[in-house]
Amino acid sequence: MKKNVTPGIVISGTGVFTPPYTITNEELVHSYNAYVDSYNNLHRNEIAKGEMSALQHSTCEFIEKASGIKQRYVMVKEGILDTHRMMPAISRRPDEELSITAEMAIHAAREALENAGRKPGEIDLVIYGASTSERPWPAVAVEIQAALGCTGYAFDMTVACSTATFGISTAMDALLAGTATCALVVNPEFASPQINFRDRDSHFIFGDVATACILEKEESAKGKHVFRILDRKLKTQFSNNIRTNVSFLTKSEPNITLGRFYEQDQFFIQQGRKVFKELLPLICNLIEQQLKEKNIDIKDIRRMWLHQANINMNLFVARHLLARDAEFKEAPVVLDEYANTASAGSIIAFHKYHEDLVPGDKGIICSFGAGYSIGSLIVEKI
Ligand code: CO8
Repeated sequence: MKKNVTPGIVISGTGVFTPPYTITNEELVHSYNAYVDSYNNLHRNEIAKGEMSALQHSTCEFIEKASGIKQRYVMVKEGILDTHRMMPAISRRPDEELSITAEMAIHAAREALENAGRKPGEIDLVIYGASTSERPWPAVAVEIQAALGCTGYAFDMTVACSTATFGISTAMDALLAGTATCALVVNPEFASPQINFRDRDSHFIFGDVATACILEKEESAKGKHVFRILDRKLKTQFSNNIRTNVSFLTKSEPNITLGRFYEQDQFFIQQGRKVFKELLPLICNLIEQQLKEKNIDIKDIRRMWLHQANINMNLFVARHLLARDAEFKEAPVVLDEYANTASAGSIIAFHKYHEDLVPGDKGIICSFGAGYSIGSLIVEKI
């Protein structure tokens, strides 16, 4: 076998589940600013004495310019815009009922199965990957396996924003090793409960979604739009610049009070500027290196389905690689509609913008984010 050549594993079908509710920037900013006004009014004496700082208003102009986000989808809208709560009101489901992220994943999985021309019983590996799993055990993947009627085995994994690409790579390993014959990789990113809607720097960033991919050997694939994975490159480099401390350990902290669970570090936190500066060179170098190793010219890449965290990052990566600005069809954007959907973003872009490619066309699916982590797949339509 030629060095670095991965034989015949394909993405034979994809699916996206879009949650039922939208929240526009206008709605979000209106609620946040009402919260700020009531906070500043409540603490007006301390603010006047200089003992506390007044909170600043958020603006739609900043959000759209800094991130490219115009709206986001959420599973549960109730509670998020309520200034007394600012958190989705999600009722606990009985253990006998399908878990909420399993439900999201199954919707996406059904579409992916249909596009791949596969039945659930033909899947013998289910990988559930999300930035934060709904619970540690039993693995949600096993619940999805049972609910769909898949065979074989299933497990959960996380690599934050790169979980989907790392999940695809892990499924490839299983297919190549012969421990599975047809794999389902699902990425239900239920981000909204992890957002601090009282935090001006991050209240606008994320949305909910689920994506799914079917992977199998090329010779068995019968989907309409099948993509061979020519290469995968994975990289991680430790950084605290995107972090959450939400953990089963929190409740064992000495002198714990309920308020501790609402502190900023229990939600998503990031040093956005540092992420920008540190991650961009890593991404550009990794993709350039990958193309060089595969002897592929960037001119032969018809499409880049990039991670969807921030429009300015995507424009930068595409401009760096192409040495010019990318047209929309060369690096499609979905984050204006979906916001940052963690690991699902590049797969949503792939799902929505791949059908016009013809056999022989090549593209790159690339995710990047917390860890830091980067996952890059070069694919070719067959
Ligand atoms: N409205 C108005 N003004 C604001 C707002 C707001 N909402 N927020 C901040 N500002 C102000 C700031 O106070 C600051 O004011 P000043 O200059 O006076 O200090 C000014 O605007 C500029 O602030 P920033 O420097 O923070 O703004 P940036 O231009 O850097 O934009 C971004 C902020 C959009 C956050 C940007 O830095 C960014 O997106 N960086 C990339 C980050 C990234 O890609 N991160 C990936 C994270 S996703 C991931 O890894 C998944 C983790 C798992 C997630 C799980 C689900 C929750």
